[in-house]
Amino acid sequence: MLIKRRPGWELPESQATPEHIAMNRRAFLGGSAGLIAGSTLPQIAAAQGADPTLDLYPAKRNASYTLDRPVTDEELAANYNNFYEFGMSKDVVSAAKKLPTRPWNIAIDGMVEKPFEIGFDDLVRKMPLEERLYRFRCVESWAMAVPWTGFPLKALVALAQPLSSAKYVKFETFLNPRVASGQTQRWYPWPYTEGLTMAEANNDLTLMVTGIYGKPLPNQHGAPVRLITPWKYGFKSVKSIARISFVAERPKTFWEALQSSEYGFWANVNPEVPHPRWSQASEQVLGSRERRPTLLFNGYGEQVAAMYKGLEGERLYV
Ligand SMILES: Nc1nc2c(c(=O)[nH]1)N[C@H]1C(S)=C(S)[C@@H](COP(=O)(O)O)O[C@H]1N2
Ligand SMILES: [Mo]
Repeated sequence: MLIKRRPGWELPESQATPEHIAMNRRAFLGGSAGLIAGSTLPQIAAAQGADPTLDLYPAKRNASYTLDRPVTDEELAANYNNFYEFGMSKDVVSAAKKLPTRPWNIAIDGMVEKPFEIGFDDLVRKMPLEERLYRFRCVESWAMAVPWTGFPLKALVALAQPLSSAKYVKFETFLNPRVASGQTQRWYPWPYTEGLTMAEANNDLTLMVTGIYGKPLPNQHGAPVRLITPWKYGFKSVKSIARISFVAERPKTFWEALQSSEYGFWANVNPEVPHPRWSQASEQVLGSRERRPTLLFNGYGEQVAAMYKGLEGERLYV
């Protein structure tokens, strides 16, 4: 495990996000902000080259999601990423900066009342943003704990108006090999694709994430919008989503297409089902020497286990 930064994991949760206080819209625009009508703030921000959604952060934290461990140090989480579009190393920050995230359109199509495209900045202002503290578990057996900002995917499902014939939601990342050098590697099944059942998509835990540590997502975390399903291995949490399709058939996902003996559709966290090449019994807490026992469904069984009743014959934990 390569961890380059001096860790700051001793910080208690309450102190882990000091920028919540420093980074409010008034601080950003200076003292005159109070004189400017609220609706013009995003345009001003865009003209200045700043993130046009900055005024939405920090969002109010939803206190019902609590952690059993300290929040991971922000710098550590921001410099230890998986984003294969920008290379196979954990160090993708500078490569990912090349991705233009504005304008950013998301296509909503497949089995819906009426397919449409929506600009990310329009979408995010229609959705109920909140902050949640979630555990996060990569299939590689490292784990972190993160304050994500986002909105429940079910709010977007409602906006999309899927037909009753839709059984799955399929997500695709952008396809742009000119900026994403990883996408010139033709043996990967680009674009990165993931999928959920309709029940999973409508589960309360399933978040469309637009921010982290009280700020808009930096590119390496999947700007401008990515999925987070905290009871599943991290590879389900597809980044930089450009298309969401409602479909009847189970989508073939990126990792499944690449190596179906090691990665499946469900990818629920389970300490008792090893990856073919390593144990999943415990996890390395990022930024610490601590290993913790892995929790079934990453500790979220109460909210999600019922969705898998009757499916025990499938490879639910790979
Ligand atoms: N488009 C895309 N999404 C992706 C990946 C990727 O390579 N490309 N990697 C996945 C994996 S394996 C993990 S562990 C998480 C990492 O998210 P983070 O870098 O924000 O911690 O993103 C997931 N989403
Ligand atoms: Mo991962």
